[in-house]
Amino acid sequence: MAKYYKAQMLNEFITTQQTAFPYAKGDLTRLLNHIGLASKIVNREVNMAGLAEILGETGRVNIQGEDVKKLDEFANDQFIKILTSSGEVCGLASEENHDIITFDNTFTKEGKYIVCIDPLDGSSNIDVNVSIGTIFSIYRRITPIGSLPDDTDILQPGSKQVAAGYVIYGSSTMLVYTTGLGVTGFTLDPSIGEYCLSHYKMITPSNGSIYSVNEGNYNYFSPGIQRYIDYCKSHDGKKPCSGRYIGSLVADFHRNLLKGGIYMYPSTDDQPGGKLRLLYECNPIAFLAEQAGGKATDGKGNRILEIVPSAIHQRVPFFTGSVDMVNKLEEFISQEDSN
Ligand code: P6P
Repeated sequence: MAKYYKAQMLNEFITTQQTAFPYAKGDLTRLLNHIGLASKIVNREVNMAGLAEILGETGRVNIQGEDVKKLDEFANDQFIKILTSSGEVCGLASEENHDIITFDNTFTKEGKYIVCIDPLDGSSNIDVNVSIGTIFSIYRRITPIGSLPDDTDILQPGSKQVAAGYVIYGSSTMLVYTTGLGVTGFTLDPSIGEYCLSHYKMITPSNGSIYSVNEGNYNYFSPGIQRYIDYCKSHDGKKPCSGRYIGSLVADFHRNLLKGGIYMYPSTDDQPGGKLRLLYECNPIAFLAEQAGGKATDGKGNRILEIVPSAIHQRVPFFTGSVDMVNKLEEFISQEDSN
């Protein structure tokens, strides 16, 4: 029996939630609605990518050393333009830009919030029509309103996030976010161009039978992680887990959030700090995971949300999902450390 919720659009829901924040004067509400608007514009291009001459590479390489796709660039431009026009955002950290993005004008310098964003995550999947996503994280600025923001505003631990979420451009387009009052999902109804409430108070199962990891790197993982992957395959003689890996963090995380599972991106020899970026991939996903009853660590017992960033594009090993699965993984890792 499908669950039906009182029909509610994203902006109504955000406004309703805002009443829980006595200090809030609608700024965060407006900011979240601007994120929703930008995602609808990106969604339109993602859905037409094959037709709109927007597939393929730009010929440029970004700060990460990755080929910049035309859709990456389009998404980055849209989010920067719409978020800075909101008047709520004084600075952004984007996967596509080397430095913090600020605008030396009064309008944006009055903004109260900082946004860290991966405008189009999983972009290597764009040209093969596989789900991709946008990941965002929102902080209150530390520097005084009216001044130019700087790295102190950006390099805050994930525990300081006031909101975080993702948009998944998949078989349907969904916006999933939290402000610390649980995780809620909205599905875009293209016939009216509105995000409609579809997943109220999302809770992830405490255990699961799905593990998501790029097993092509198995030989480069530490023995404890290799043992855990072997355990998932044997599962003590019980039905083994299913390996599911899409190559888009948002898509893998979203499936595991709903069904239970663990996503792993361990460090490897050529990426000793891991691959995923702390500010605009791991922190927002970790906030959502914990708000849904899950867990997110660096595999060494450190809660992702407590890591104090030292650089905008800092990478960390990342393990997140059902709490029992993440705990089991950490057992295998600590056994390895004690050997
Ligand atoms: P690999 C996409 O580039 C991304 O950041 C995540 O969305 C995804 O889970 C991971 O990297 C895929 O990386 O090395 O397995 O292709």
